[in-house]
Amino acid sequence: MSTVWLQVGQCGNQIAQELWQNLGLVNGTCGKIDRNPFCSRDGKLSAICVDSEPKVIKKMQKQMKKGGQFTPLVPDLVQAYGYYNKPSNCEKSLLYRTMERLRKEVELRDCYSGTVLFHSLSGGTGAGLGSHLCEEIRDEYPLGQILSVTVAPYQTGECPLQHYNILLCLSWLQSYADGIFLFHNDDVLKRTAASMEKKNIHEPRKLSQVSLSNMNTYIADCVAGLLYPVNNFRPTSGLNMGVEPWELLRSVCPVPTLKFLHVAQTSTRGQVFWDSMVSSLTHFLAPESSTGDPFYSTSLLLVARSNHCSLIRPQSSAMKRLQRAYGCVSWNPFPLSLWTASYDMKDPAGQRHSLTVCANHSSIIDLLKHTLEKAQKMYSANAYTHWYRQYGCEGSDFEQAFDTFYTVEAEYRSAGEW
Ligand SMILES: Nc1nc2c(ncn2[C@@H]2O[C@H](COP(=O)(O)OP(=O)(O)OP(=O)(O)O)[C@@H](O)[C@H]2O)c(=O)[nH]1
Ligand SMILES: [Mg+2]
Repeated sequence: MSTVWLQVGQCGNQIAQELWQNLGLVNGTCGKIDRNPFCSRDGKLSAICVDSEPKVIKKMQKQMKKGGQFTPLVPDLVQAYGYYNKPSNCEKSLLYRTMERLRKEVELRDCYSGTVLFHSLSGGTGAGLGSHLCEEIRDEYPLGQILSVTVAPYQTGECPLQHYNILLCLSWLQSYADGIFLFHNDDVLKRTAASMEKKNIHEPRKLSQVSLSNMNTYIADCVAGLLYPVNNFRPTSGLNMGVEPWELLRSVCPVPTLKFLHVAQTSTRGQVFWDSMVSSLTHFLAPESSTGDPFYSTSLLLVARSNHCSLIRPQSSAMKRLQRAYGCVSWNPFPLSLWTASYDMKDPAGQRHSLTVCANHSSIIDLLKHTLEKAQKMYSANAYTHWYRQYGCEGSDFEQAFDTFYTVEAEYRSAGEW
């Protein structure tokens, strides 16, 4: 209700579509729910879908009953699209049309608080247009916040341009977004396989058996786990304003320049043991960087959704173990925030229990280092830069992005040493 949901490029659209499906909003309307944080006042899902090619959006529309209620935006001509594909003020440009659509959505809000942007870090549209949109939205609505839900590619073997795209996109997000949920496809793959295996212990899953759709379900579950309404912000009137994304940023981004957020979820059915759920949540968490420096978190948010959520206590040994595993820094006297909800949105009947964690975690340093190494090597050999130059991306843009990376890396390193 106070948020605009913006999905850009194939990855952004597929993940958001999975989220709407999880929340039972797939036909684009919000049913009988009077005030749903994901819908406008007219009862329609308030998502804007943008892509440079119609394929993904057409498929999504097909899945939705009656052709869907949200307005897709695709260009009249299929074209490669990135940050530098101007003209930006031409009425036909995707950027212009998206901003116009966003303006209409903002005007429909009771009180606009911000935009949640779904996109990938390495696709031309998701990374390029996504970054440009982030900058424009910040410019147009400086008081609104921006939360990016973004997916980093597998570390190896996808596309030679991915290092440049990550470099440019992340540096733009660092400048214009307030918080960044960063999902790594490698990490998501491992966690998805583990959760599928847990559900069916007699049939262990190989990583190769995990589909993109399974991975998107996991990502969408994580996003819903954090952003779906919780008891903590339910006003006595019962009407939900959907403040969760913005309260989350207040909790986990206490230092405005540190905005990279690691998100993970675990869930179970039937009887719930919080201790063992905390163990599976932290199971894949790397304790240290590739150079042996211990990772740490400046702050941590845990959302418990269960009909037994009242049993989980911030001072319990499970919570202390969670804080230790995430390496909470000593300079933050209250590093852990705990939110609860009396049921899990995927199962209002109460059989499902979930724990979702969002940590402002220094593991981003590894991605920054890896990307810097690869991109620097390519850049000094002048490799592939013509792809960017032909669209007006100058050497100074790359240099500024390198600088931003060095600064973020240094800030994350020093925050652990305060
Ligand atoms: N987890 C996940 N990753 C995806 C999905 N689709 C694409 N990706 C990843 O996103 C990156 C490619 O981005 P896309 O979203 O396909 O590209 P795009 O934004 O449509 O941009 P174009 O290059 O213009 O097509 C690769 O790293 C893929 O691994 C998806 O549905 N789920
Ligand atoms: Mg695409």
